[in-house]
Amino acid sequence: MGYRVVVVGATGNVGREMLQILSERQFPLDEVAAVASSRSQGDIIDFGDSGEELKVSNLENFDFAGWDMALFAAGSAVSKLHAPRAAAGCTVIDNSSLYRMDPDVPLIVPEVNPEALAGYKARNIIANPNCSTAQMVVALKPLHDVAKIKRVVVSTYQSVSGSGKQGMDELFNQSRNIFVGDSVEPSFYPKQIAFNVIPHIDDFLEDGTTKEEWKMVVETKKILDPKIKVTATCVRVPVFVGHSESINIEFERDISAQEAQDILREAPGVMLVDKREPGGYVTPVECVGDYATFVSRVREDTTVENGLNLWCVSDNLRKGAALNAVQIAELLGRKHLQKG
Ligand code: 2RA
Repeated sequence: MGYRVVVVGATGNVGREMLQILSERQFPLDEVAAVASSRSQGDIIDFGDSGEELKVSNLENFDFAGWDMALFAAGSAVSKLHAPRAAAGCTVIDNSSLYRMDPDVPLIVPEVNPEALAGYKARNIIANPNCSTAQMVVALKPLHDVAKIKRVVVSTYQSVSGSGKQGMDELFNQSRNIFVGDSVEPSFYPKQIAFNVIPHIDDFLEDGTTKEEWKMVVETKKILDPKIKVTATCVRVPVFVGHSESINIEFERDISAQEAQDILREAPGVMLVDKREPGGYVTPVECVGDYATFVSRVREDTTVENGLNLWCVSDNLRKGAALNAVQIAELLGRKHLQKG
């Protein structure tokens, strides 16, 4: 006996990755439905590498009754319209930012706060964190458990796939146009992204930070520990897939680089790749398609008391979105929706 699972936004970057991962991980499925806007209705898409094909249904008239779970990957506007309706029929796991800070909705990274999942019954909705938050808390959690984190300073280097297809198309077209001497006039991003970096992701807030930076602060506090101080600078870089982060951490007690490496080597969801030599670290192109949150460059920060620096890389479409959502579905099935 398996689960009947709906993927909403099945034709987008994250929705396709959700289907791919559901098929890769042999998720206990009785049935899977691919749902998207009316524009995609009737399209035939692959169910990952399973060899099966799925016919896309129209979200507008899709009936969620009788399904077990609905994985939403279609943005906040669609979740606002359809997640409550879906939650009346089945449990919703929403990748948008809409419900993340709702006190009645658990915000879950299974390696970090699985116990918080029990709170899903209030709204029958579970929130998936922002991609840049997810990989960071996977790396921070094992260190926090041992040496208690006081403060985190993070700079991100976020790939264009975080913006969806339009961001990827802009990087591709601008890069090509530079070589053929055509215009690189930005259209999707405010400035040129090819061979450039843009210190701005999501909307600017009153205090001069961006919403992406705000998400990293408040989501880390909700998932890991509200007492941790977090400050972030989120930057868009000319990489197609894979977010990288430079993370500076201050702890309540001393922790050596060696001790941190030993902890991270054994930590759930973490792959430590850390040799102090050329190439002894992970770069975004190497993380694509992988499940792991990679950690490299672990070293003490002697400019502060109990300081540590590290480098963290992960596939933002996987651990940052689709994989985390599927892992939540697996946990939900194991802990709360036992079948058979
Ligand atoms: C981004 N984290 O990278 C945001 C949304 N995926 O654009």
